[in-house]
Amino acid sequence: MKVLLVRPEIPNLFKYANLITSEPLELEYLYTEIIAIGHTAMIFDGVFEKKEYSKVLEEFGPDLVAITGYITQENLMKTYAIEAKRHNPHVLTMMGGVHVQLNPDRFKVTGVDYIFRSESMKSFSEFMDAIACGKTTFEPINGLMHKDRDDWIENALLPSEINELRIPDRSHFYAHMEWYNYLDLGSVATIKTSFSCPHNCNFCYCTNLGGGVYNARNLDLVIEELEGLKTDNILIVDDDFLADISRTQQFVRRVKKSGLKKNYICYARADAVAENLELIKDMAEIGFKYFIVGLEAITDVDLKSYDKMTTENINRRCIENIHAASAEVIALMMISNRAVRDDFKDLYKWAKKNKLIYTTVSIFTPIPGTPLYEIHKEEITSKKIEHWDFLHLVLKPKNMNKFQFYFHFVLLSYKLYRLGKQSGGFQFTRKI
Ligand code: B12
Ligand code: SF4
Repeated sequence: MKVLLVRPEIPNLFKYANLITSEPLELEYLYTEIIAIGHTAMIFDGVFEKKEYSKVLEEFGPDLVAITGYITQENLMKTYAIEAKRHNPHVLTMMGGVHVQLNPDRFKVTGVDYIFRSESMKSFSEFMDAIACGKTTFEPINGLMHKDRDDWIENALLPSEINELRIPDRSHFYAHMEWYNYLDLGSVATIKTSFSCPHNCNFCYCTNLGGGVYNARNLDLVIEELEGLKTDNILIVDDDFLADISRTQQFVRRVKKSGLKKNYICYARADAVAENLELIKDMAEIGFKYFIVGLEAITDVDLKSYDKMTTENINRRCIENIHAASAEVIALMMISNRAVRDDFKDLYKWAKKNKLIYTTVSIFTPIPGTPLYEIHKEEITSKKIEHWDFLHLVLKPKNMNKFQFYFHFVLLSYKLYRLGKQSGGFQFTRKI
């Protein structure tokens, strides 16, 4: 069987940012699995691909088109499926990935044959074996949804075992290393060493993935993968790489022992960073350059409203510890649709006082698939799925009109960028 693996282009402002772009690791996992079981696969990364999709369909002639994507790419994902069918009505189409996993019903549309809700590549292999033999029943396949005439059959969804993932074949990454970069670090490879997160911040989508169960990969496999990577920079995309402190300490020891020399970027929680200065220093010593931290807010009241279980004081100590380790914080902040003018100003002042260089601000967005979405769904004003990028209001601002809100938001984002630049950050943007 021939499988075309598709990631659609970016449909919004992120397309122009070019500050951070990751390899399509999810497609590389699929590619690895398909090749291992004796089929043929090809990756089409719409974010960078120059060749027309229709041309690729014509030349490659897939039997199955498997499509990934995030919320903002929902319409594009469906368009890619429809175009594949238009090209060849016998081609099978499958939707998967993080947005599909918690919102499968949105994909029960014309042009889609299968919806894959799990992260398990073993289950994907079982699916491949089944369609290769022409089977039309798929009972044991974890989380699969498939059409039976006009009905959709939904298999039960069980949490996946992360240790079953094979070490990904990076041929695609090595062929296009210049496409994938992280701020000033240049070419960066992505690795994933856990599913989900043990915490429960109420706005968070990620914690609900992987069946909502935190599942960390065996460090032997992580080190083996790192040793095989022919690149200097590694983006660890675990939702919280400090979720299990003793595991992170072990990771540091293992990296030191193996003599690996790389630069790392990881996501971490503020409280874990604030409480573990020595670990942060050790991490910086083995190459951790950036810690991406969801600080979210600058007052205890706001942090409490997100069930963040942190405080302004914790956030401050987190920043101090990262700076003390000579690493940099990438602060992820959130601005509520209840914000008043002073909230924008205060956030800027706080970032300045805490010597932040890289501060990004998202607009509070209750993502479909989270409990928060259920609470706010009647108030949603957004009509376009492409606007669910954390840069658009999807709820009405409570204390000013839309125009004023966007004015303050853009002004704040610009001021934070300028602050970062004045403090020595964003040097690479001159090249862009
Ligand atoms: C790194 C990252 C980024 C990077 C790079 C993204 C990129 N692809 O270039 C940056 C910072 C640029 C980014 C930007 C955005 N991101 Co982002 N990002 C992530 C993060 C932290 C890791 C993603 C990753 O690399 N995973 C590694 C792969 C291997 O894991 P995976 O996708 O889960 O894949 C597994 C399975 O899902 C499955 N699978 C995946 N696809 C498919 C397809 C098929 C057919 C099958 C069978 C299986 C399958 O197989 C894999 C192996 O198990 C996630 C958090 C998370 N927990 O996912 C957020 C996340 C994916 N991002 C999110 C969002 C919303 C965005 C933005 C739209 C907005 C924003 N402000 O962040 C932009 C859009 C960019 C774009 N491409 O359009 C949301 C998505 C929510 C949703 N419902 O879609 C997440 C979950 C975070 C969140 N805020 O909740 N992101
Ligand atoms: S710590 Fe981060 S990943 Fe975990 S639930 Fe909170 S926001 Fe989500």
